[in-house]
Amino acid sequence: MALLPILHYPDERLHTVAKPVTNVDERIRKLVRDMAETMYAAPGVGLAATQVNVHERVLVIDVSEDKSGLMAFINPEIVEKRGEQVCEEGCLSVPGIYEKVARAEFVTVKALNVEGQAFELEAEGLLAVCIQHEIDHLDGKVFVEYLSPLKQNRIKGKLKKRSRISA
Ligand code: K1U
Ligand code: ZN
Repeated sequence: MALLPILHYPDERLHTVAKPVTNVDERIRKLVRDMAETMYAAPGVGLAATQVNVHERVLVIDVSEDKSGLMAFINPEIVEKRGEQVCEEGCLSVPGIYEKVARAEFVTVKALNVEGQAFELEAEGLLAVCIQHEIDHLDGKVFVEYLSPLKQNRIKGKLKKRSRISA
């Protein structure tokens, strides 16, 4: 397995729209394993392929306490959304920034698993937030883009300052 480098906002590559996976093969299964290792090491509860500069529609999520709930979603699509919840979100591509975002409270998502079989899942709470956040990544959208332009500029400034200090 391998740890993959994570792109940091405002890297333009985070705005790439990912392409559907046409064949769920060993290459995709290795990508899923490497993404899971990268997510756990970060640590995080989700990771989209976009964040590791792979522009294919693959994401991994594990919102369990003990790393027992790994899920992979290939070509995920939200088929139903209901309600609204406002949650504080973080992002491995926007380190150290946490902001409240309004999302659907319940989502139904369909996707392929690592065997290429279709499945459907109903999600609520953190899992529903995470699914919406990660699918946004595949569509080239970062959660801070839900915030006001003023807040976005402040965050960009903070991250640029931090990257100058650590260089
Ligand atoms: O997409 C990502 O960058 C992953 C992100 C997912 C997410 C978390 C919370 C709300 C929406 C989306 C993260 O995992 S940020 C890190 C984080 O939330 C966390 C880290 C350690 C333990 C528990 C949570
Ligand atoms: Zn993110």
